[in-house]
Amino acid sequence: MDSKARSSDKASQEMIGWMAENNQQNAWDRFEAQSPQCGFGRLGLCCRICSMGPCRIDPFGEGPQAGVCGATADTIAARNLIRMIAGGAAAHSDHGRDIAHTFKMAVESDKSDYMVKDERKLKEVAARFGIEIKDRKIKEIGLDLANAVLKEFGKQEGTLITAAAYPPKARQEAWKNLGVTPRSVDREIVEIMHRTHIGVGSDYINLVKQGIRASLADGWGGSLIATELSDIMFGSPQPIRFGVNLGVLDKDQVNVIVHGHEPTLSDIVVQVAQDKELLKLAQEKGAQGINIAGICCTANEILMRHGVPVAGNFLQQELAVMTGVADVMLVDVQCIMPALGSLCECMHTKLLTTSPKCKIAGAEHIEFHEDKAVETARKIIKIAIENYTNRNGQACIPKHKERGIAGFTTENTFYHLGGRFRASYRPLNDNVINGRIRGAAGVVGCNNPKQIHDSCHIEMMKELIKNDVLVVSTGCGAIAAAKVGLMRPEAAAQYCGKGLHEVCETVGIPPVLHVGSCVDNSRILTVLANVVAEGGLGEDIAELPVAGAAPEWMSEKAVSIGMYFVASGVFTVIAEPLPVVGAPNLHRYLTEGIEKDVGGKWAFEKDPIKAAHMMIEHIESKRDALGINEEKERKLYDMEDRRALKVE
Ligand code: NFS
Repeated sequence: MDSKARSSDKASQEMIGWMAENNQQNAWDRFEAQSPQCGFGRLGLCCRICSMGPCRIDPFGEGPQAGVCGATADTIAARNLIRMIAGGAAAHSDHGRDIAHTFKMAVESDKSDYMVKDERKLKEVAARFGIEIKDRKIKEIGLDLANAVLKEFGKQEGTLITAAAYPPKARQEAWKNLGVTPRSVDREIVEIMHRTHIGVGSDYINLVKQGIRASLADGWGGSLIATELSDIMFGSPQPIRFGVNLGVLDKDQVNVIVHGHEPTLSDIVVQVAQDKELLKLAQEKGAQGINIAGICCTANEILMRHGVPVAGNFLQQELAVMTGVADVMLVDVQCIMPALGSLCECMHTKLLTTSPKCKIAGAEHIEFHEDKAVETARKIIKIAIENYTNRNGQACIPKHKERGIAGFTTENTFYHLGGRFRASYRPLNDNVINGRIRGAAGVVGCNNPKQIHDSCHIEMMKELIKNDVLVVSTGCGAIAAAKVGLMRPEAAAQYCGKGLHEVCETVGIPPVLHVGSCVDNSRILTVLANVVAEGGLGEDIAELPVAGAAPEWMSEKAVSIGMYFVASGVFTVIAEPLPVVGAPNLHRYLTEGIEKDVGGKWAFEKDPIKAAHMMIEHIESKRDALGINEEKERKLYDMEDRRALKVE
């Protein structure tokens, strides 16, 4: 077992070795045990939607070319693909719905543990929903917004309000022409399940169209709602320093690791961990304090708002437990490996599940209800404190940790480029137009044991910033970047091309910007909408010199995200191909034909440097089309000219 072939992250390499020494299995071992994986599945050629099957298509053209019902490779792969989108959109959007319920509870009651923390954002979002603001109380506006937002999930008529209020008009026109304007969040997901049932649609393009529609209901709907309401309720992020990697765990403190996706409980856990009574209790047990650290997107949520340290990304969840100092692993929903159950049983770590949607064998279930948030959080921290004394065996905490800055948002960051007193998107657009920044790329998404952990994210990001492409990141990709220092402002001098370096240095930002969790990919959409609105770079997102990538993706959520970026007009490269490679027409449509319908398209490329250059090439072609690549004569200023310049 070569730990360097598994992860490029030193802390992870150390822990992978430590797991092997202790005969503990991890995701990489299980991945090996699964190899070779099913070729039919990988190509997308296996159908088990009805019980005449399972059927499979022979990719070599010798065996069957249709399932029992007559479904071809294109039909089968398209159905499977859009069912993945349904899964991903459902996960994001159900998260959004839960936040909306908590928000409603907060504005309805005076006793709630939650409140409106960002009144300005509340008013801005309410105005987008057409809610009356003037002279009204915050709670009244909030209640109207909560009700309006909750309707977005299940309404039967009309179209999604957010999909009309946020994207550029030209984008909305493109969706209208194709017939993919999302109507309501749940409806699009349900319709995927209906359309993919045996004997409904078989036309692969028509199937993909519904996938597009549901993904748009995710990105511009459920996810966007999750982000906006989280900002209102937990506070809009501001640039904040943080520590990252397994080295943030502290053997002398009670360590509570929060893992999953929702900020609702973890935000309260962070507050409660500072409670004097609980700190005293921890000291009585011999601990120096209570240390909260996060994994995956729960980490990103509380990092963005409180600077809580990040222990690691998706493939580090087992490694964190293996340190022997995780007193509680507190999980909510999504990206939680069932393997944690048996691993925690071997260690002293208490695995606590909290959502009725997510119970795990081997875990203790402490059900979380929003109306008892503080009470539940206290109970959990007490369990961790009690468990501190049960630590047994050797602690193995890698020393590696990095520092960085996170907390960038649509509202704060890009206005920052204009300086505090001239806040606008103008300087960002101008720097793109003058070519200092060639364009921007979103490099986001998961880890996948099919790639060397973190390495694809990091290599791709370095190549992009070297070529003056500003990178924004979310999810596990952002954590990968932070671990190698790409989120330190000093990284600009070390890794960027001249133009991007100049901009980063002037504004004081790192070249890779952490914009949050995966539902916060909606922030990238709203940044793009604002860039279009600012003017000078075309009328539509599809005209912008931007690209997207998920170089280590694995989840269904990533498929939904990729599809809503493509359908918003963004060229998107992923490493592991979508499971459509065995379906020639569908494959061609997603990587070519779809562009004329939605402005964006997919590409599959495993080599992160090659993929980065595909993105750069795309960005340059968009610059050419905008006419901003023509060499302009540079004016050299002498002292006389400088004096004549007016200071505004
Ligand atoms: Ni996104 Fe965030 Fe990570 Fe992938 Fe999972 S945590 S929601 S799905 S693995 S980036």
